Amino acid sequence: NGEKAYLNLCEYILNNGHKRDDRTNTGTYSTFGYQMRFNLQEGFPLLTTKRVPFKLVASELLWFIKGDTNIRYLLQHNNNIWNEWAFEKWVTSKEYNGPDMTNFGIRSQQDAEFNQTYQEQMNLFKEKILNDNTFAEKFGDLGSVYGKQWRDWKMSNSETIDQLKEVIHSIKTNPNSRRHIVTAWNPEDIPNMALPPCHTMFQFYVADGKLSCQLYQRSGDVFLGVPFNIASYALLTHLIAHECNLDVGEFVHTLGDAHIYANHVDQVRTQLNRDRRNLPRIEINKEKQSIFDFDIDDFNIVDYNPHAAIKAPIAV
Ligand code: DHF
Ligand code: TMP
Repeated sequence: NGEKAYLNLCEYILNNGHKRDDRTNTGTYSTFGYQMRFNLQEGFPLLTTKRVPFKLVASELLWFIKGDTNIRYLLQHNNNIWNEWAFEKWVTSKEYNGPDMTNFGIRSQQDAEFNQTYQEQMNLFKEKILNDNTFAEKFGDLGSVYGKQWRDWKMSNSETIDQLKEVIHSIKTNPNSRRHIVTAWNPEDIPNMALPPCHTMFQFYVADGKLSCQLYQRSGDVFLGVPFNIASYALLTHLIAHECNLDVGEFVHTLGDAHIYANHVDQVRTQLNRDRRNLPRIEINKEKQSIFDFDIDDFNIVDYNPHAAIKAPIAV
């Protein structure tokens, strides 16, 4: 099944990756240009060789679909995956006057005492985002990231484009079109983003009553980010197919810089030593039609029996 394609990518990078420095000073093994295919008819591509937290994938996707760019929604759903990038903006702002948090990502991994101070500051930050509206508006926002570009792309004439709505309309009315594209890569807006988009552009394709999706991801953290990205786009494809009365076809995942961080190599080896299990299935609430109406409880992963989760530090 499709998980094999992911494990092959991991193995390929360990065997052939270039050792490279990177922005976060963690160090990576990396390759450029790689493609995986997932037949969504075979099952839902949530990895079984380690547990991938589907609820976090789903709440992040719903956050994009809502056009939200503020981590408050994620925190309300117990989703902490974007905290570091909002925290970075807070601790480098004039209003922050707590302990020095310079390079908190690297330092929290190397210095136990600092890590404790960092965790304290992070908890205070999360509390304020959840409870203080003014603070949340200012420091919970990641800027014009995915949700903004998908739903509210700013045009030069001050109108906006709802790319997601338009692409769904074009799939319904002109399925053979070769222009079913959504892009998050807005060069003018990149300085206003906490992190330039990693999953930059996706395209849909309809054949034999099935909807396929291809993603171009410019940069992929193969151990932490990529398993989320695969599940997220598989879910998006299911939701749009559901709305358009189509079956699901393939998810084609094309990567630019595909890398394994140096401090993830042991974890990847552990994962490669495990046997794959059957992929789970997804169930979607049939009472809802539009992808803009879905809530977190409207889809469920069933028959998911993965190996245990594997922890790894994230590079900030
Ligand atoms: N930066 C880097 N260096 N790698 C990323 O994958 C990444 N992804 C981002 C933002 N910045 C990034 C957004 N997506 C996790 C997964 C996806 C994600 C961010 C973080 C993550 O840490 N996953 C853990 C579980 C986290 C949890 O349970 O809270 C995992 O083991 O899958
Ligand atoms: P970069 O902007 O220097 O490429 O760093 C972004 C890092 O985050 C890189 O390791 C890729 C990773 N990433 C993913 O793999 N998937 C994602 O969805 C996001 C947001 C980031």
